Amino acid sequence: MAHGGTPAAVAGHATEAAHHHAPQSFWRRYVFSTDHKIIAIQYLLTSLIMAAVGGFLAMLMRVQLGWPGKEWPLLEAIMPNAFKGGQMDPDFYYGAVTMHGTIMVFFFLTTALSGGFANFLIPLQIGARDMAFPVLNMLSFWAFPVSIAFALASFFVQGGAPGTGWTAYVPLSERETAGQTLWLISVFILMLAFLAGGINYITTTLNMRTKGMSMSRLPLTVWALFATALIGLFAFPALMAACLMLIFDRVGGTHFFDPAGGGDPILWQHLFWFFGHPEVYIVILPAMGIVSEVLAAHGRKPVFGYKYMVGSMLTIAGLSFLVWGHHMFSSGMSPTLGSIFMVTTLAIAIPSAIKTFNWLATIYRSKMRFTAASLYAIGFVSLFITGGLTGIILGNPSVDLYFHDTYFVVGHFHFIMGAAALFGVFAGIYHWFPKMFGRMMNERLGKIHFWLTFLGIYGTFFPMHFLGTAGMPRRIYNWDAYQFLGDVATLNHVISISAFVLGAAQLIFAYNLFYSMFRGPKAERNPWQANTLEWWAPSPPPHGNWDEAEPVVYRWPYEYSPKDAPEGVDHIPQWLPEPAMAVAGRDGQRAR
Ligand code: HEM
Ligand SMILES: [Cu+2]
Repeated sequence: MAHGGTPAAVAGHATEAAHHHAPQSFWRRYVFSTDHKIIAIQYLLTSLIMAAVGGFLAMLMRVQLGWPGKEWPLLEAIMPNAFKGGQMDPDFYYGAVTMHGTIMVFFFLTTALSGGFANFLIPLQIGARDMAFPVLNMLSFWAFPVSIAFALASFFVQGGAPGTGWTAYVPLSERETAGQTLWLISVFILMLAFLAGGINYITTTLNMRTKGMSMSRLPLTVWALFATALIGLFAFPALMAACLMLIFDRVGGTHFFDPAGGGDPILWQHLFWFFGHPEVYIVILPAMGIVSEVLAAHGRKPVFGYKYMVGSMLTIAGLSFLVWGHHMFSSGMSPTLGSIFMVTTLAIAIPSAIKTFNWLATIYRSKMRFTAASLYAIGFVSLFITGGLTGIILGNPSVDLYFHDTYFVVGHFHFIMGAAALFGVFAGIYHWFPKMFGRMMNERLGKIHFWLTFLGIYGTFFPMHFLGTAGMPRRIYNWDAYQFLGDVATLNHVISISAFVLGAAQLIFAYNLFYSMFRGPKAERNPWQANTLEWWAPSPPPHGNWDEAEPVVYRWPYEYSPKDAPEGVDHIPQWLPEPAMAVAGRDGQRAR
């Protein structure tokens, strides 16, 4: 197919040819690359390193919460400032709370999914050669380490990291030391980067789909990432405005949020949660897309209710802007407004339940291959149900007045946002690793990693609901100082020990990831016999993605165990024309 292709295909070949003749320097190729796949891997690896930092902070928090008041001479030797006199310093504890939340929500989950997987999957799965704006794409990645640097720098300034939590509520955040300003700058830069990324994802999905790839044939991963980018377009600016206003308050003499100067502290909560609730869906929607894809491919069964899956994602995207008040039931809002937010909150449970039903129906009577990827996808469904049910409890304002700011809420959002999204990331890594790096991960280690993580999650976060019911507040350094809590020591021991198991299990993953990257067995093009376009490209795909013309799409992506197919054909990839089907054979490899 030398010269018969579309202009884009020919142009793609031209750049590829230039490639071969003038090899790019290491810097252009791996550091300041405009290749969406390299950017994806940069995002993914950076976010995983941040997850390790955030996880380490969580372990330190559990050291304190498991045994408050105890002295840790060894930890003092390693971190003398954090463990002054052997006991954890309370200011350090609250700094760790803030940075753990910030790192996990922004620097890990949002970036791994909307930076890593969005970059890797959108062009490949729609049959494009790259993003619409590759240079903007590179810039949006490089803003990420800058943002990280600002946030981490706060540990080293006078007063240390801010102790206001990832929500940075005023008036405390007005009074906090300089670290708070660094935090605000960091978040602002990151939001700007995500906006640039989102514009790329939306434009690419709308304009760069290959021949035959209608919107109704898009894999659910692409639909999810597309809906996520749309949410970001409206959510991120609210937080950017809030950050700027708070920076002005802190260093510019304004009083937007400061009642002393006529400002309104509740305004911060509105701006934050107008961003904040959509943000939780920004994290969970891409994970939902990944899970749908993995369940179908490893279950050898079409996704149940494709149109309902797309519809409910778009409904969730829209409704996510109407529920932010459920974070503010106790802020003194009128009962009427509280009831309105209750109705919208319970309404958003409906599309979530539809999706859950569809996943269960996809699993039901499937020919599930129990791989690390599919275990994580099934685990996601479990975590999503557990966390979703407690969300419905919290959505009732009268109940929430008791539970608000207790460990019940911490349990709720760690199940549904923390752990479920984490499982989406793991399912995605185990599933797409062969395409990303051209090698296979070790399945056995993957399964051990899954079971330890799954049990570790339930052991860590399930008991938190009982702590919340007992009245234990969140963001508390020394629960042992409060008699009304009764005996919560045992639960806190259990939680801390489970958390350490959970943390240790991640070392298995880190080993598997880095070992397999260099030493894993070589992967073929389509090791899972999947249908989406990325599996038609070489593993890993070259710059420009397709070794010849762009693929042409003939059908939807979920033709697994097709009914009228010839004997022995258990799946029909999107790129296979009808007549080639018969010769495709059992593993449906490219018929050429
Ligand atoms: C689908 C993904 C969901 C995610 C990622 C998520 C995430 C979160 C997060 C992060 C918080 C805590 C915010 C904070 O106080 O710092 C939270 C609180 C809350 N969630 Fe969810 N949630 C989800 C689903 C739901 C559902 C389905 C409902 C209700 C049907 C719900 C109802 C609530 C309520 C009412 C609160 C406020 C609790 C309080 O602060 O007192 N959530 N959620
Ligand atoms: Cu919310």
